[in-house]
Amino acid sequence: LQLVAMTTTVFSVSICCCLLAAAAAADSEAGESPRGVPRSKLGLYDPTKPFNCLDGSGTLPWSKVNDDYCDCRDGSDEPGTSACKNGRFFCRNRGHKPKYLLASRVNDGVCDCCDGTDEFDSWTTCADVCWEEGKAAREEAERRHALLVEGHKVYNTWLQDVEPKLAARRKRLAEIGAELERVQPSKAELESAKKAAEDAEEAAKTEHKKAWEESRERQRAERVFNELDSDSDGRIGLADLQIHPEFDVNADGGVTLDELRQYTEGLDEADFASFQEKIWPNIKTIFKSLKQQQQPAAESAPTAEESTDKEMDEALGEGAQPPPTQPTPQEDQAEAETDSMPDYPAEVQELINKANEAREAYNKANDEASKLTTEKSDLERLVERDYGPSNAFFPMADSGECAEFNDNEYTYKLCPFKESLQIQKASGSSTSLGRFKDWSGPEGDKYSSQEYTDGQGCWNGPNRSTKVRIVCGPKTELLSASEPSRCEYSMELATPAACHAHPTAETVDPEHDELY
Ligand code: MAN
Repeated sequence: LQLVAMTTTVFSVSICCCLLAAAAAADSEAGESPRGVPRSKLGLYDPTKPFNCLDGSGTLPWSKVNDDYCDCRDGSDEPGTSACKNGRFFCRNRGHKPKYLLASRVNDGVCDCCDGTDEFDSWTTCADVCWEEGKAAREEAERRHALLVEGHKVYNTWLQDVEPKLAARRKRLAEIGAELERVQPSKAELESAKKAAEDAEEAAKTEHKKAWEESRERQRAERVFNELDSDSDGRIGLADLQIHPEFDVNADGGVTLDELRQYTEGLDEADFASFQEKIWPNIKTIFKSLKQQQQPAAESAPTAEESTDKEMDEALGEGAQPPPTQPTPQEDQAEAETDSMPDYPAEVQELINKANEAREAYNKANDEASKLTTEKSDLERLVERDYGPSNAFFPMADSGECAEFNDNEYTYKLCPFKESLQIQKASGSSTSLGRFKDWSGPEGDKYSSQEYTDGQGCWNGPNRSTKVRIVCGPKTELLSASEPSRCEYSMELATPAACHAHPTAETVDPEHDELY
């Protein structure tokens, strides 16, 4: 009665009213229920029948139950007295947490139960203080219950969205398939158009370069020809060459005609055309080094070798020929000009432009195709995954939202169905604590946890991994994150998706937890 009065005056939260009303009803149904027996065992204590010891050790007339004499080996006939050493007394402690006591604590003068029921025949009077003492627990239970109720509401709204959203994703997947079918062939066409344009571009550029190199080569040959043609008669004879010691193949100090003919391919004389064809290829490297050697020598006195050359020239009767001169400033300029390739002519530039356009068009189609392919594989993974009963966890994956939890040093970030991260606050550097592997709850409760594996390697340890416990809550929220063993992380994620159970009085009924 006292409790019922409190129920009506103090309790405004309907759940608590329900609880107490239910408890009161249970009491009246049970009638004279034996003292010290929890509600869950009332069925075993029926005053209209003989009592069977709970361990099967005997059967007694009902009058022997709670008669302060221990009959059953397990003490079950004396749940409400101190008669059995191994007996246990249950106090319901309505308004707080129920409790089992050792039977010896019954009527020992100490109030062990907050409802005072353990001192029913004692010199001590115990008041029922469960209501006051249970306030914090009750408030916590109310808070938890409210969260479950709210979570279940959100769960229901989420559920309404699941199938339409899944259908929308599947539709998009089909659209992507169609878009890819359109883009892929056009990409192939653009690729061959690009190849054709690039081939034409390459050929034109190569031709341009080749023409430039040929003309440069001809200019070089011309310069050397003029240099060697000391009498400028448009022909080069062996005597023109003989004055150059560089043609002294066997390095015996003299240039013989035989030596020269090795360079001239047997010719004794050559105009520019045959010089370019036959002689130039043989001497071009020699001539270059000749020029380089002559540059420092030009300002100094003739060397012994040069004197010998002079004497030999005179001996040959060709008269003293001036050594090859250094290039004139005009020649330098000509060399410099021919050293950088001239701009492409308009028709080549046109082909380059066309190839650029073809490249651009192909790259655009290629980008589009690869974006679609990525979107396709992401969506395939999204729609094919296991989202539990009613696909309740689908919205959590579909939203792509991540949840964070801060401790002193790190921000932990969980992107459900994707990855788990640890971000160092000081540096902002991020470490992978694993990628979504699978659901990992125990049998029958598979969707109560997830596993994220293959995160960043841990020095001298395993790759980082995370176990995420999933609990019901009105919003997606990371409630905790810790590292119970090195590089193995543990998180608790609240989400409406886990609020499938309709919250009942049971959810917060303190009597539910009778083992306490
Ligand atoms: C970093 C963090 C820690 C981890 C160590 C292991 O400091 O990722 O969580 O324990 O590396 O070396």
